[in-house]
Amino acid sequence: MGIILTVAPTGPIATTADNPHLPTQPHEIADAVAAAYTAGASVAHLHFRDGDGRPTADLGIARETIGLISDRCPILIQLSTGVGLSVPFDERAALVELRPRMATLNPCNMSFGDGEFRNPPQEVRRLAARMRDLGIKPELEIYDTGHLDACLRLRDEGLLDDERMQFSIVLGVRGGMAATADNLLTMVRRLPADCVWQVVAVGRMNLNLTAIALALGGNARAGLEDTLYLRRGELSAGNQPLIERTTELVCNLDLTLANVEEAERLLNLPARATVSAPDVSTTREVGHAG
Ligand code: KMH
Ligand code: ZN
Repeated sequence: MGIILTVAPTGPIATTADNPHLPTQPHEIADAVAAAYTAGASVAHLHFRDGDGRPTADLGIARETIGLISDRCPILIQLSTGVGLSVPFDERAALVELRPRMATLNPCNMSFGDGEFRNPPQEVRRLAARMRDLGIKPELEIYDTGHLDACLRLRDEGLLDDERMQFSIVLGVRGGMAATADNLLTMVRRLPADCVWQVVAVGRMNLNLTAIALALGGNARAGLEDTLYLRRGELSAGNQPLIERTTELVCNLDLTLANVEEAERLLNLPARATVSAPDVSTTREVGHAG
């Protein structure tokens, strides 16, 4: 069974002042994703920035970026509905109207560094239902032990498909679980059977926890969203060095990478839905045409 490698080229927080190689504009993000695909990534986890580098849920910017990526490669598109702490929930949720194959679902309100990550229960339920109706596979981002229970409640309410649930165990966000092997193990032990999971290790434990997760049977994610550094004191010169060190890790652990078709199977990605979205002028299917 292959490892699904996700590239996360641009998160919601870091700026080019933090790392000048951070891609922020559509063509820069597309270049980074296409290079990662060539190196073996099968999923692209996407955030967008406006012309000033601020996080945005602008549908035009999203559509342009996804179009540039899809012209270059068939990587599976996973839109972040986390977007950025400053963006209202409704705008974030509207991104699923672009009908990516996957999108993140953040189940709970939480402190996030010095900010606040707003995911009110009723809004999360509405977004989960919309994703279910559109056939968009959620990636469930769990930052704390109770977030897993919140996801399982959504499943029990029928808002999440219980087949091959997909989790990101996020470690290292201030306000969530610390980036320790102990926390990772605790969460892995509690995951439902038959799920697909990866660690999102934010900060300097990124490499170590990614290695531990791979050894435990998880998938992998790499990119500047999660760490700006290749090693202590050395900024990564773009996403590619982080992608390459992960593909080397996979190889050294005697594992193989899943291609896009295998990733689709492993994730049990739903067939495209036929439900019409509310505003057809702003919606069309995006990403891999499989
Ligand atoms: N950077 C992650 C820790 C999402 O993409 O939905 C938080 C995040 C959530 O960006
Ligand atoms: Zn993200």
